Amino acid sequence: MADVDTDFNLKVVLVNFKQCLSEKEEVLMDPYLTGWKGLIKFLNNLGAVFAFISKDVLTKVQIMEKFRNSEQKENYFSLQSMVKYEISNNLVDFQKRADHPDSGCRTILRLHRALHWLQLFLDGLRTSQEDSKTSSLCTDSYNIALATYHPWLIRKAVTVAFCTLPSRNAFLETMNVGTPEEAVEMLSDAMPFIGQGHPARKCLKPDLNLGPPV
Ligand code: 1PW
Repeated sequence: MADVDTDFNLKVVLVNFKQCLSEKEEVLMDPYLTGWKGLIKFLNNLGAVFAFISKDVLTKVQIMEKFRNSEQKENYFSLQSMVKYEISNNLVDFQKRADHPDSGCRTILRLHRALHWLQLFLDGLRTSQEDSKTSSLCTDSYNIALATYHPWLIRKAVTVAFCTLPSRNAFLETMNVGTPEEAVEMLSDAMPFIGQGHPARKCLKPDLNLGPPV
C-alpha cells in the first residue's frame, strides 16, 4: 500500500519520473507510482487545505497499486501494456462510468493530467521573477492543464487552496534541495524528464480518447 510520510525531496521524485521511461519508450508503472507517492508527500507538506487534493491522488495511486498486486500484475507492468490489456478485454468505460468505474486507463489519465499541471507549474516557478505570486502561477497552469476536466465546485476549492501557497522563495525551499537558487537549478536540470512522459500521453490521448470526466 502507499506509504506516505513527511520526508520529501523533490529531486528524488523527479529522478523516479526519469526512471519511468524504458529504453523502448514504455512508461513503467512502478517508478511512475513511486514518483506520485513522493508528490503526495509534497502535497501533504503544503498544509491542511491541500488534504482533499492529496486524498484524491492517493486514492488513484492505490487503485493502480491494487492492479500491480493482483493476478493481472504483468498486464499493468507499463502504461502501454495496461492500455492494450484493458482495451482488448473491454475493461474501459468510454461514455460514462458504468461497469468499470475505476479502470487503470481512466485512473492513469487523471493522474497524468495532474502531472501535466505540475510540469507547467514547476516550469513557471523556475522561469518566473523572484516576486511572482505562486498562487497565480499555480492557477495559470491549472487553467491550462486541468480546469476543463473539473466541475465548478472542484475548480473553486482548488483555487482557494492555491491562495494559501507560500511565496515563491518559501515554496522553492519546501522542495528541500537547498537555497531557492539551487532549487531553480535543480528544476532546470530535471524538468525535461517530466516532459518525457510524452509516450504516456500519446498512448492515453489519441488512441484512447477518454474525453470528459467519465
Ligand atoms: C502544488 C503541486 C501540485 C502537484 C500535484 C497535483 C495534483 C492535482 C490533483 C487535483 C485534484 C483536485 C481534486 C480532485 C478532483 C477529482 O474530481 C479529479 N481528480 C483529478 C486528479 O483530476 C477527477 O477524478 P474523479 O473524481 O473523476 O475520480
